[in-house]
Amino acid sequence: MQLTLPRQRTLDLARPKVMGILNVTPDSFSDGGQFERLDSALYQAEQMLQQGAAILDIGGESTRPGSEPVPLQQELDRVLPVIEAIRNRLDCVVSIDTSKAAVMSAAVQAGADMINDVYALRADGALAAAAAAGVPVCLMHMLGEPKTMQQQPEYRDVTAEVLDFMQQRVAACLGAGIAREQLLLDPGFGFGKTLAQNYQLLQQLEQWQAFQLPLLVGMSRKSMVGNLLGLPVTERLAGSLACATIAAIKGAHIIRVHDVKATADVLAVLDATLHGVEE
Ligand code: 7PM
Repeated sequence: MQLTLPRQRTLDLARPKVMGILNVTPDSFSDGGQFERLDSALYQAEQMLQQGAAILDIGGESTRPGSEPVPLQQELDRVLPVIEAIRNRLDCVVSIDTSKAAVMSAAVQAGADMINDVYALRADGALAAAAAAGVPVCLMHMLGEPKTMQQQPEYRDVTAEVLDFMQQRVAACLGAGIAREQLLLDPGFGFGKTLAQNYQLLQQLEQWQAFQLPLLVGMSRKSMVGNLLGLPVTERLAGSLACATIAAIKGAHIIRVHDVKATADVLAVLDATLHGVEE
């Protein structure tokens, strides 16, 4: 499996790839203003690429569970300079993590290679913006809205219902003129799922192979690790690595993580086991 990217590039997904999370937020840096924020983002980006990330996911943080939406101009001001700086200085795949049509268009114009949308292009104008942008799009499942999604999620069968949602979103994308080859799918761990539902989704991850589309997963430091183990966010690395390993074994193509080096190591051991090591 491979993704076709802008500027005659491709991303080979025959072996699982690491997507590094690059948060560009006011609180991710003390209070340095534009320059310091850019500097810190570029440093983080360089580190993650050295550590083995193939993709950097750049988000203005509009999508946290329980969070308020970020105003459009603020999101643009946060992400566009970072995308441009990375594009000009580093050789990597840049993903824009947004649900807003205007951010998708501007980010791709600024050099983003793909769109990561936790709202699966359900926002106003997002289908059309993604179609016009012509880049790969990751469709993530979320039950409800970021503000309300952790209130009593209920499913008859979580995997079946999430797969059904995906079928509908894929159809909507095709209807909007997005090529099937441009789509990636993501179960949306933690987005409107209980602890038990998250682990059922992980257990049944093989079922996603029926789509024959690239599968992206994000479990890094999430409460499905923290609540299971009773650990704060700073102590969730081992559990997150277990999730990454299991997902890769069950067919995930892209693993979205905070801890790039540790995840790349785990995937290298898995790769040596599955495909052997040259003597
Ligand atoms: C607080 C809670 C902060 C949760 C951040 C988060 C995913 C994503 C996120 C995912 C894709 C996080 C999440 N999660 N995009 N964006 N898949 N495609 O842990 O699972 O980063 S936000």
